Amino acid sequence: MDQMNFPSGHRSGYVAVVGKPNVGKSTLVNALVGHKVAITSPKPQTTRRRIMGILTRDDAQVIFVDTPGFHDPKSALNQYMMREVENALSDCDAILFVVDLTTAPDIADVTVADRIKKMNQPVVMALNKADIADAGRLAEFTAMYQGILGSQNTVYTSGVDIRDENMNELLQMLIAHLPAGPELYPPDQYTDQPEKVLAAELIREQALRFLEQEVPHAIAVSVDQFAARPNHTLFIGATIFVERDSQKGILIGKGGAMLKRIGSEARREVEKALGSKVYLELWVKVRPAWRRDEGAVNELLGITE
Ligand SMILES: Nc1nc2c(ncn2[C@@H]2O[C@H](COP(=O)(O)OP(=O)(O)OP(=O)(O)O)[C@@H](O)[C@H]2O)c(=O)[nH]1
Ligand SMILES: [Mg+2]
Repeated sequence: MDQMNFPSGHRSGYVAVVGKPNVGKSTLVNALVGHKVAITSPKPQTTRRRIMGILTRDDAQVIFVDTPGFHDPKSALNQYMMREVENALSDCDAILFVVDLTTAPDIADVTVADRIKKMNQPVVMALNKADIADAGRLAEFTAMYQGILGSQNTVYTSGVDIRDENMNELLQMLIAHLPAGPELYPPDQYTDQPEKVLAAELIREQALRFLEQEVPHAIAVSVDQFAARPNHTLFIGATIFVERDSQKGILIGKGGAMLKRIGSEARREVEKALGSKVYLELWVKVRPAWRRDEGAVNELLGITE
């Protein structure tokens, strides 16, 4: 579509998706876009940087910007994550504020609400995980969340129920807030992440899935080799960084069992996402206290393409 010439009524713009950790932001973005653009997990602080999920329809192009969960940053990694949230907020046309309807709002939700109100941008709130919310407390919790939002611009959502009819209502509400304009990305592009980065994230997702306590949070993944081989096979060589020798031991597991498990599950996911056969080689390295070192955080998380 030409930049100057677009169908009348067509809208486009950026929607920053924000909320406290683990409320279901990434799951919701994946559902809205119809592609897995962001990894998800039951562990908080899964998302570490801004991730675009682009939805192209006839009447609009909505660019969702998934963000890390809003929290008080202590380490260099956490500061990086919060900068990503701030960047997404400062560069958007509307805000999708996601909350977890299975519990009452807490101070963390209030902190997000206060931050958002300073932006003077249109806000829609997703009352998420509605599929597992307690029906007996629905009205009470809804009123509480509308109270901290200061409006009734709310929709019940479920990121895990793909037939959820409220998704359309949510989209309509968001699109109504976007400016008139042409498509900003090619219609077949659904994320801004290079395939290499997507692969690294899918490996990290399996590490989050199988590892416990602090270990998954101490992990960073970098894809060092990414090359097409004959017979439609993709060779991917990746390094998983941890902070301590003890974590390296846990990650590798008895006789290499844990690393093998993470590797074979990740390979399956990468094959599904990239649509080709994958040969995956994983290496483990210790990078002491990388999360507290700004240079290391930038190196391991900054997209260097
Ligand atoms: N039942 C149910 N579970 C959900 C829903 N949305 C997300 N979940 C689950 O909640 C957990 C967290 O989901 P994420 O999408 O990773 O949450 P997030 O807000 O992106 O988390 P951070 O990136 O850590 O801030 C995962 O286990 C999801 O499967 C929902 O609507 N219903
Ligand atoms: Mg997330």
